[in-house]
Amino acid sequence: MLDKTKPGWWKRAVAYQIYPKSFQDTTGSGTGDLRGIISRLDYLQKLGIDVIWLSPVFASPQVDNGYDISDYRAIDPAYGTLEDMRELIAEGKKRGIGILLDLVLNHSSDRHRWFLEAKRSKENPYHDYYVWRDGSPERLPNDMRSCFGGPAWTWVPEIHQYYFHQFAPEQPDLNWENPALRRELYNMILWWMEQGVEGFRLDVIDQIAKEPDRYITANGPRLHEYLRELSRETFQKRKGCLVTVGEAWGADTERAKAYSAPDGSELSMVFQFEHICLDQQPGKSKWDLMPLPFVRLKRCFARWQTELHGKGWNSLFLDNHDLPRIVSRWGDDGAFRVQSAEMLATMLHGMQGTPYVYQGEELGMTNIRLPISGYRDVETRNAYAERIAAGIPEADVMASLYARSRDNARTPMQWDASANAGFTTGEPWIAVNPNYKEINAAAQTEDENSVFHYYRRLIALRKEYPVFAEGDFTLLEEEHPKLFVYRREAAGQTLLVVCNFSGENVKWALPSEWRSAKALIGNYPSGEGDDLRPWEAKMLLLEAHEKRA
Ligand code: TEU
Repeated sequence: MLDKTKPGWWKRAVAYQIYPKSFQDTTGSGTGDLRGIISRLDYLQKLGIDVIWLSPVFASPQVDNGYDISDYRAIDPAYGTLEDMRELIAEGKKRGIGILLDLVLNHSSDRHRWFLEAKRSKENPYHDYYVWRDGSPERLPNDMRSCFGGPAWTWVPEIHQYYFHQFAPEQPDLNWENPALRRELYNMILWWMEQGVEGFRLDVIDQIAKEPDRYITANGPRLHEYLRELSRETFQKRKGCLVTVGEAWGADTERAKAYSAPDGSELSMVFQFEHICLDQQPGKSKWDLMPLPFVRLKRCFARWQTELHGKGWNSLFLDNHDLPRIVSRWGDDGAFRVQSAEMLATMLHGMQGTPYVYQGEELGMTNIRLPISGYRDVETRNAYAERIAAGIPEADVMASLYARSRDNARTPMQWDASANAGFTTGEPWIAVNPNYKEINAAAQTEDENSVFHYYRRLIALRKEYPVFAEGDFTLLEEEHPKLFVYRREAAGQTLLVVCNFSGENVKWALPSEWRSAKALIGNYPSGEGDDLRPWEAKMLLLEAHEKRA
């Protein structure tokens, strides 16, 4: 168990993301709940994780599954009560598992009390908590678009003004230029800190300093000023022990160093997406598919590893609730599902940073194909309508949803082979993936050769060998079209990670100095020759003799 009172303890931690709506239902409502999470803490303890990032469970009309908060201090009744949350925090603590809440500070729900007041009149004290511009029903302030489609402005006839929203119209943007609003947010954060949470994930934090008149959404001029104030007024009271994770789609390595500066002036770590956007056409949307440029992917990881070493801290992830399942995206979710899921995990968990496992990733859960009526996600549904209207053939539109819809990651957690995968006794809010009889937690926890146990062993390695958290990074075989090979080094330990990122056998000779190394983990039984089998991955360790003594 990590000592969470030691500043920077989170550098050795592994996090697990829960999407509460799809994790475990205990009431038969078809929606997961907090008591369901409590009932699965033993499973998570077995996996070996240290913190849970809990996607939003606050009161919400659920237009964007909780990323539209109507009361930051209340639990949505669908998920339970504040009492349940306190119990979750306490039960987690007993098992060495801290809770990170997901704070959406860029926008609120349009049903938040502040917004209901704000739209009553221009003189209302809450009016300036949001971003308003004059106009007329025919003339929008400008042509900015929302991330979920449609204009970024919505007209309120009663007060003859538009409000700004980077996401759905039900998610009005908060105005960070207003000090009173900032103070309200800080007080709310301090209150949650008193409830014993271990930290926060900060939703689209790079977008809080927007300046719509200048078309600025991410990385506004005042962004880092706001972050430093936020940190000083709240997080720093826990002196480096609180985990704060900033979601920043627009971060490059320079900015990441500011977000995660070792002096703790902003956040603990950045959660950025450069690697995950590489198989997206530049300047186009995520629905325009393209193959993964593998050599660029390696260079991208290598650059983040070397640039942030000693100067910042990154999150390591391949999956989350906004992304399709990685085994379907970059691996092979057919014949080599197990091997490719384990290879991807090996590649990621050998690096420096804090690894995040997204629910079901540790089972090798896959994408799903639904009829259009089966999709629940606001982004997916809007994209479908817009692309059909743009004249794209239906089959192509559906193919891009199968590959990229956020609902791929939001199908219920597959617990066992019983009805609805053991997720609910009722009607699940979204379809269960039909492959649950083959892919489920009950089967995998029983089987030492499962993806689950592979993740468990990887997570344990990070705790055992300091080189995982501390080592530097050298990319080897940079131009190789199929192999991802790297070396890490620290404190007398040298780690070699070798991954075959393909479904073919690859000829490759292990350098001679590694022949006597200790095999830490691998996804095939150790073979005779050096050649790598389809999606094979392994980690080897050399320790300096003086360290052994
Ligand atoms: O995501 C930020 C974000 O930019 C995504 O909406 C992204 O554009 C999209 O998923 C790409 O397909 C965060 C949350 O993680 C997401 O679930 C929310 O919908 C969004 O913010 C709004 O709060």
